[in-house]
Amino acid sequence: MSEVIKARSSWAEPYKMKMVELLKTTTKAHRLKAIQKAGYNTFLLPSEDVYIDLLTDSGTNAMSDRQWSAFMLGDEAYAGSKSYFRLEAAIQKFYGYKYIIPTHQGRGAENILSQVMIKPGQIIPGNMYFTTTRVHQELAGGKFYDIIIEEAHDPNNLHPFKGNIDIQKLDELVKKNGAEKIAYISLASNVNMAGGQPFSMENLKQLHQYTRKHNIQIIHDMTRVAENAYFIQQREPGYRKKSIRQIVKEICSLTDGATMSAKKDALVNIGGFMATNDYKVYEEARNLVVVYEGLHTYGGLAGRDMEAIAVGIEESLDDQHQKARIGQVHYLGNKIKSAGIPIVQPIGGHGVFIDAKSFLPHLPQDLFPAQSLAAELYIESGIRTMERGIVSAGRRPNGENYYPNLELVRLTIPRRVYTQAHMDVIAESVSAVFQRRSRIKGLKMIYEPKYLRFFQATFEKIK
Ligand code: P61
Repeated sequence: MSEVIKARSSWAEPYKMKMVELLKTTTKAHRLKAIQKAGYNTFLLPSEDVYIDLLTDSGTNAMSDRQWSAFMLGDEAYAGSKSYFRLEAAIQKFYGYKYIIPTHQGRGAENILSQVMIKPGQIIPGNMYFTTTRVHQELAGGKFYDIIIEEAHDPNNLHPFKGNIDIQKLDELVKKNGAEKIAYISLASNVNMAGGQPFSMENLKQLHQYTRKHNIQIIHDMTRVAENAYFIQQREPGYRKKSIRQIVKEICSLTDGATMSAKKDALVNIGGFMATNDYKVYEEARNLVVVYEGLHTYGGLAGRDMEAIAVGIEESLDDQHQKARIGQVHYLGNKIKSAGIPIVQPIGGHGVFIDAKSFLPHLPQDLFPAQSLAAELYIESGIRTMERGIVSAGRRPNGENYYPNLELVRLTIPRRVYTQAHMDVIAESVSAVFQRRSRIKGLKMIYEPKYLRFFQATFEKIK
């Protein structure tokens, strides 16, 4: 790090722009029609009707000139592509896992890993559910158990590591069911559904020790591992002088395998992989991937995608990149918070999560407060956000709705895409909806798909 950067307290993006994509604004009348046509589900809006797109940070990142030039080096051979070996080398070097299998995106890896590692009737304890992860665990005959610390379920709790696992809860599960009944521990870095909250290295070390005693593997959902490492660097004693690159390697070394959606941390538009240190798991997964994704040296990706991921992984581990990325999210979060608007605290890594239960205290969860708020934010200014509450949580295998404590609207920030001025516009729009919040009436679900209902469910307004 240069001396100049060290001495400054403000941060700036460690890049400049070489190409831009023009944004489109629309009228309120147009947006009212568009959201009604989309059944009040922001996933069903055409992106052409969106001004600032905060639906997700998944696949929406801006690639660097180095990534674009790596595209041209893509080796599109069906078997044994040079680009596969480049990706394998990057994963081994920066993350340290032994065996890797590319997949078209994160859920492709989750499918294969779940089929290989879960026997019907087994339990998968984890630090809060993720939608696609849990559905694959259930389809493989497993049952997910949430063992995240209680603080994670409270949007106002200021615990610095709300992604931590409650080892006591894990021990109770193991004592009750026996270690053989546990398929593996599903450990996500920077827990998405909790608001982008990290686990601490100390907690991971304890978990590692516990699982070695009981012969249980830790499978790491490393989709946002570099963002988790940034928080460890900033908050955990003993890590201030370590680089994100070193911290990420240490995290991975304490786990046995991983699934990853490269569409987030790794700064690409498509891609993922699974990794393992266990040859037996690898051998089975390598066999299964040819059924679902493609040959084990491309797994549903083009050679150029694998090249771009290899470069993106390295760029994601740059300290200045993370400082600016998370700095931008915190700039927005602090601005919204200082307007008196309830958000999940501490502010997380990949977005600002509005607490819809407190924003709309007059709406019971059955009237979908977060879904309603996401629709209103779109109507207000064309900003697209995502519901992360009762609609996302879905139903238990017995058909009952989950009623998650957290009923949130996620303002997700794509990496290297928007400017600080966009953050100001977003904060202003959220404040405008906050002023008229008492007039928001809620929604009724009129169509509910069987799997991952939030993607395609439709609603109508309560009159
Ligand atoms: C997202 F509304 N996340 O946050 P894939 N693990 C983790 C993820 O965040 C993740 C995947 C696995 C998305 C996209 C998305 O309910 C939803 O590459 C921690 O998307 O297959 C994806 O990786 C799956 C949005 C996924 C959703 C599921 O926006």
